[in-house]
Amino acid sequence: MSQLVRMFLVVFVVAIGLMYATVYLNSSEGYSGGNTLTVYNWGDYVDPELIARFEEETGIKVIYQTFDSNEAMMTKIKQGGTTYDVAIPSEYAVSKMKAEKLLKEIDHSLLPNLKHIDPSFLGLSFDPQNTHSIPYFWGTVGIVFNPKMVGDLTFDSWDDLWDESLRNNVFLLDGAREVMGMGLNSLGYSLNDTDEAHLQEALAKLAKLTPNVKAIVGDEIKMLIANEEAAAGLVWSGDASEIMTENEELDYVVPKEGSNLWFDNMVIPKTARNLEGAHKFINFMLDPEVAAQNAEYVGYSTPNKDALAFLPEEISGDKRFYPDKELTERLEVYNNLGPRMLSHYNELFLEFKMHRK
Ligand code: SPD
Repeated sequence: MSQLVRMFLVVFVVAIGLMYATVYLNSSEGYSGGNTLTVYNWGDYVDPELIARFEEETGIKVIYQTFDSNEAMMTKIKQGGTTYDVAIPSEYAVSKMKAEKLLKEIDHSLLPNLKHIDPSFLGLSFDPQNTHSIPYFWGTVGIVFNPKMVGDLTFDSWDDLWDESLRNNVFLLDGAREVMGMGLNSLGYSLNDTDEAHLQEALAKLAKLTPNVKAIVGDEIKMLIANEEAAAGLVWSGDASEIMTENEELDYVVPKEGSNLWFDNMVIPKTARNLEGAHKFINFMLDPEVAAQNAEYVGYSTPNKDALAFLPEEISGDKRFYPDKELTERLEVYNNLGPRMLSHYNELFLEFKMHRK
């Protein structure tokens, strides 16, 4: 064999090897198809026992991956190289992903359990016919606090978080829209405001909160507040509910100026390979007993009306987590502000974070 032929063979074998390695590496970002299903969800947002039960009942192996913000999840799906079959974006992210053609249509005929969803959670403006999204959990953004650590503060106003007695005693969840929204709401503006002067005013107000902010954190906020590492925190309602089962001294309130009402949803990204499995998974999560078990485990509020009967009254009757009309009327849902404004919110949030350093 001539040296040239030998060299050609080596190059050929290396190229084939690289091709296989690429396929293999991509598969670690969620290989679906065949008998596997890749689910991409927020951290701490499902009862693992339910995943095991789904696998057992269907024979489908679930590859489960997590994200910590809508923005991170959207970037990952948009950049490709992933094969997620089911993901769980919030409402404004559904609207954005739909507009960017990142979602597949959902076949309602494969979801007999859809009838269990309370109709008030269907047909919402971000997906009016629910062609691309099915409700998963919902909730509010508010303040969890430890009454024995905050003196007379009741947090009926966002401004209480700025009280100087709370120096280095507040945790914030790591979310651009939540933190910017709080700044805007505290000034009486909408959390969907796009007026640059209002946004700068909100940023300046947030800068004044800096001395009180101990840290801006992800899911660990639950453990930190339950362990009394700070007196108060800006959190999603479901996290507050979970924290409060760990530490019964704590309370949760949505300030009077208003806050965010959010909806997280199951969707099928355009990258999906196991469509049948994705529909089976969504339908499984819609089963009332499954939805109740999931809600009890993660602490978030279920939109499944028939699941409520399986929840203890102290959960389903708790107005802090299943708020009545009077409270929800004070709340706003995030709009899809468009890619430029959404990245502007992210930049402002980053500026706030830098200000702390
Ligand atoms: N640890 C699970 C957190 C899920 C919260 N989703 C809320 C999104 C609100 N935009």
